[in-house]
This record gives sequence, structure tokens and C-alpha cells, in this order.
Amino acid sequence: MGNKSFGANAKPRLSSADHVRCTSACARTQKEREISRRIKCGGVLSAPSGNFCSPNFPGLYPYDTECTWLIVVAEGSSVLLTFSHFDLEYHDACGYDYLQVYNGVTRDRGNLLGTFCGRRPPPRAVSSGRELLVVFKSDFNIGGRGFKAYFYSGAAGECQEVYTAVKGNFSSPQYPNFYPNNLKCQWTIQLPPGYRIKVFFLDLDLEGRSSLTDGCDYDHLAAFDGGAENASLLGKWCGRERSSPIVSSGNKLLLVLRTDRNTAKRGFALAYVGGKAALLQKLPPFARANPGLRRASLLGRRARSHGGRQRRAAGTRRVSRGLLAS
Ligand SMILES: [Ca+2]
Ligand SMILES: [Ca+2]
Repeated sequence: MGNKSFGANAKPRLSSADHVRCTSACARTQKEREISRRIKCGGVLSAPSGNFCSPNFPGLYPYDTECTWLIVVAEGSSVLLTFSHFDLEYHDACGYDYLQVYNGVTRDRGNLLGTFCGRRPPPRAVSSGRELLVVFKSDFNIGGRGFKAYFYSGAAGECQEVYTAVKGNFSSPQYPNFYPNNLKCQWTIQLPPGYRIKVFFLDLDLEGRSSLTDGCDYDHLAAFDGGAENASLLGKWCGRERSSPIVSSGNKLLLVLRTDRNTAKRGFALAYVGGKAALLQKLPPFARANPGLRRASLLGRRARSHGGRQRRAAGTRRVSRGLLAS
């Protein structure tokens, strides 16, 4: 191993000063040396969750201080970061004391998620990869109480749940905190034959539509009128386009949340209820006689019920596709 890793060179007892020196001396790459050089306080945080704060918190932070925390979570996960306390000297452009959050290991301009000062806590941050870098800097005078931050590892990748109770509710991972990036989550509601399912949107806050395509290309929640994604699409939502309730035509309904590699929001919260006659009676009579029309009318009704021309247009497209598929 030689001097390739800090762990291999660690002496049995290390003071924090030793830690900084050794990390600097033994860092593997230029990138790591660059990070280590900046660690005067701060450090590398590699637990799945934890918290950290400015020096002396909740007392006043020292002047002329720069701290860097690098948070690294398991491969395939995202780092979620929230602030419970925040009090830094204020300046219009945060030119005196500031906290910066970077999406990744380097302090590249392109990685900067934000620069913060004053007393308004930074919004929750989510990394697109497994690393998040936090920099705290104070100048030569006037301080504050500093900050306290909590981080945790967001589950990434696949997640799947099946609900068989006649009613229930569920929400996106970490809700109401920001959902992780790179998600594909499925919630299947499966009730006894003869039942149908009505889903109510309690809250929806996803990354918004693409300005290029006007589609929900980044993050979206989709509902399918069956147990799999090849069933008819009941709706697809992003941004804050909370829908009126949707109703399945059969006893299964699938909800799928997909998120892309960056920009997360609060997510969604849903409630559902299963029923028989009551739900059926709400459909127009002709729909009951013709399953194909029933599907179309459900979709059409849903589309009409949404406010805004964009929503209506999107709903119309869904209807066409649904009919073609059926
Ligand atoms: Ca200051
Ligand atoms: Ca996103």
C-alpha cells in the first residue's frame, strides 16, 4: 500500500491535527490533495448519516476560518443535506462570511449549488452522485452563531412496494425532504377482484417540465391502469401539477416515480381508497358498457378537470396514446 492511502499510514493514535497533516501527505490524487489542503476544520464524513456544525456552535464561530466537509455515501446513493440552524454575517452577495454547497468533490463553479449567508437556512440539497462538498468561510470580523447541518444517504435505484389494504397512503422516499436522484420507484395497489381504486393527490412537488419539450422529461410520477407499465396511462405529472383524483378501471393500479440525475424536490404524498359500486356509479353509463370508451372517458375527464391549457394539451396526448395502445 505504501503511502497510497491514509488508512494504511494511520498511526495508532492520531490527534485531529495529525489527521489533517497525514491526509494531506498521503492523499492519493491531486483532487484529494486539493480537498485535504482546505480542511482546517471540517473533514471527510463517510457515515450513512450524521450532522456537523460550524466551529464553536452554538457559540460564535471564529474569524478567518475556512472549513470544508466532504460527505461521501455509498456508491449509487445520493447525499441529502438539511440545515437546522443558520446564522452567518449577512452581505448582499455573501461576500464576507458564507457557506457553499457543491454537488461533487471539487469546488468547480459548475458544481456550485449555492452560496449562503445571513439567517435564512439554505434549502435542502441533494447530490447527483455520492459526494457533496460543504465549505464554510468567515472573514476577519463580525460573526454569528454559525450553522448546524444534517446529512443522510438517500436510497437510490429501485424501490418497490405493494399495497393490498382497501385504503392507505404513501409518499415518495424521504418525503417531505427531497427525494433522491436516479430513482425508479413503484407502488402497486392490488385489491380483490371487483374493486376499483381511487387515488387522491395530497401533495405533489417534483422537478418541473422541460422548457424545450414541455414534457415531464426530468422527474415524473405516472399512474397506470393495471399492474404493469404496459397498462394504459392514467396520467403523468411533474412540477406542482397536482391532479384531481384518478380512478382505475380494474382492481390494480401502478404508480411509478422516476427521477433523473439532478434537481430534487419535496416529492409527493398520496392516499387511495378501494371501492365497488360507489366508484362505478360515478362513471357515465356508456363507459360501463364499453371498456375501451370507459378508459378514454376516464382519461378525458381527467384531462378536462385540470386547469391550464398546457395540462389539457398534455392530457389530450395521453388519451390518444392510451387509445392507440388499447
Ligand atoms: Ca465576518
Ligand atoms: Ca430531477
